[in-house]
Amino acid sequence: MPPALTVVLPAHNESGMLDDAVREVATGLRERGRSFEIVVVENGSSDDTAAIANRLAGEWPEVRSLSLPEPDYGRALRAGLLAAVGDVVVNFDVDFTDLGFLDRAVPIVEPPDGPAVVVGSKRTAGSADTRNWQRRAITGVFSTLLRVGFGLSVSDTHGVKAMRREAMAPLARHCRFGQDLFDTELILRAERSGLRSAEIPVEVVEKRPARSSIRARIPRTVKGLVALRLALWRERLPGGKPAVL
Ligand SMILES: Nc1nc2c(ncn2[C@@H]2O[C@H](COP(=O)(O)OP(=O)(O)O)[C@@H](O)[C@H]2O)c(=O)[nH]1
Ligand SMILES: [Mg+2]
Repeated sequence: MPPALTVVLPAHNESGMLDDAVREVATGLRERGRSFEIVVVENGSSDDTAAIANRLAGEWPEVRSLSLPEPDYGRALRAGLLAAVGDVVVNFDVDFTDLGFLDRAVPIVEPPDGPAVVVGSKRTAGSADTRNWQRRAITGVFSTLLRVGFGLSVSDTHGVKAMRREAMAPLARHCRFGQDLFDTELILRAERSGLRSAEIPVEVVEKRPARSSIRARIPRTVKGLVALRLALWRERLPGGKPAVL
């Protein structure tokens, strides 16, 4: 029997934390008596993350590891979703795993007539975001742009999520944006194709300060959002076809 649940863990230069993250998730899911797999998707690490992921895959029968050449969070998440065998796929960050979120979100996406994706929102009522004010401000601006510019119904896209694989994996094949935009594009495509999305609040407590540079991320994300907006409009034109990688 294939496992009912897949947890995807994108991992880049995580030699310090990957072991604990996998252990925490695997132990917690074993305690719950769930059939599950954990897919660690490493790409472009300059430390020994790939070797650690391979070792973990040897130690834990539930763990698989994938490695891709270029560092790209979005591509890693996409590869994990496409490789997953569980009916439900949950993604965590190595420094932010939340089994409480999983417990609440999985029953929401499991029924075939329910939402196909549930995001753990840092911005909805009941959430608590302990990140610094610059990160929170950027998340706020990004969320507003998505709502106003794209008509997105959920208040957050980037972070923990649970998805019904059979509905979401085919859409992931059409996604062309990587890095931080993959999950945003995926949820936009889900809503555009008539699937429902939902959100539940999360308490964001990262186990280390953010590593990605805001300075590098803002121009990249703004450029990406403009390109995504244009790409989605173009697909609506007569004869416009969704991008296929
Ligand atoms: N595979 C892969 N994972 C990544 C990449 N960049 C970040 N991650 C993972 O994405 C998650 C969040 O990354 P983190 O560095 O904590 O992002 P920050 O909190 O925004 O600084 C962690 O699990 C990282 O290992 C990447 O280029 N490739
Ligand atoms: Mg982090």
